[in-house]
Amino acid sequence: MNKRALITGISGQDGYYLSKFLVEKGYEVFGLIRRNSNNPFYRFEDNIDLWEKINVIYGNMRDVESLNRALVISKPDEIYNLAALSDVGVSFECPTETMEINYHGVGKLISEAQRLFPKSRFYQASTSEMFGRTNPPQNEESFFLPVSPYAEAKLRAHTDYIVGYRKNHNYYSSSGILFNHESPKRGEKFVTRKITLSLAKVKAGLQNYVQLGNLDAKRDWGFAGDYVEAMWLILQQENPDDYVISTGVSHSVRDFVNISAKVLGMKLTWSGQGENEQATDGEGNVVVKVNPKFYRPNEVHDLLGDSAKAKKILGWEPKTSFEELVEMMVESDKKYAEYLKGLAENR
Ligand code: G4F
Repeated sequence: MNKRALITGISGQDGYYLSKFLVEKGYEVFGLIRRNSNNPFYRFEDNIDLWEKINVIYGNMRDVESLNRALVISKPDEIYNLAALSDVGVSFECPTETMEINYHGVGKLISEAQRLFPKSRFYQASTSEMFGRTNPPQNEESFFLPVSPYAEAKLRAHTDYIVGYRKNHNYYSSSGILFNHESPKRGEKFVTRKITLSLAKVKAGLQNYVQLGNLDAKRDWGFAGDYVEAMWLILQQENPDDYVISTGVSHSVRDFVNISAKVLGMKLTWSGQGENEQATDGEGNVVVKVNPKFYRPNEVHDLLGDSAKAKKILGWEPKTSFEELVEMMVESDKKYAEYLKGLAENR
């Protein structure tokens, strides 16, 4: 009989790649979706065949009855909890909502899962943000020093519910401590996609420049399509555990801008410092500016993962290099910007 998986947050980037991966493995996939006015299959628009294979269940992480219903309908062998308020910057503005979804929501889901399906296996999307200000490289032994409401909530969920249910309730609960993972399906407000989409629009003549915050922040950026395989492998192990998933290479936001511009054939020249830093293209046009509006009240400066444990135990390694990832995202946004330009010209 086919295995059954329940994925919360299926309409996000990781939900797309994970559901594709599991459907290809022959799973019956159920996806929890929060009802709002956005198109729920926006990320699946270029793969409607996949969308039609997913059993959609409406509900949300605040509503325990909807979580109960999703579990009863899906009867899952495996549960992947990807639902979250995932924007670190926004979490400073909505700390209570962040705690409700990213902490209490996990508690509601895992307690119902353990009660109704004690033999199910639970994957939690933990995050490198939990390391916060801990010096890199970070691995499973590193201290957690969270510096945002997002990271606080994720760390509490990790400690109380994932490690807690594993130790105190004998329930199979594991986590992937994933470092930043990106793709052409990344939300447009995360810095990588903001850069690739904005520079593609600049190149197409649809906008003049992109405004960014802290250009010095360093992140370990991998490809989301590679990382969902790690999520699955984590739940295939005999014993539940936590694994850092990363590439082991980090770059600054400024590096990401430079490589994106290079793929677009733009040669950037940087000048100024701090809030006055900017980059011009070959024709002297300012195409990147700093706007302090995008600084965070508290910043994580340097994330760099050491995923030796995942390599040794899961046999997992990233397949896509940083340069390949940037190129994939820029090429996709170049096409999108050209499509938008065509629409504007035909109006
Ligand atoms: O792309 P970001 O918003 O991602 P961030 O904060 O690292 O979080 C992402 O990765 C985590 C895994 O480590 C996830 F848990 C989390 O859910 C999310 O997916 O920002 C990356 C860096 C930050 O240091 C930010 O200050 O880029 C800097 N940055 C500079 N200018 C900017 C901007 N970030 C955004 N979003 N927008 C800017 O204009």
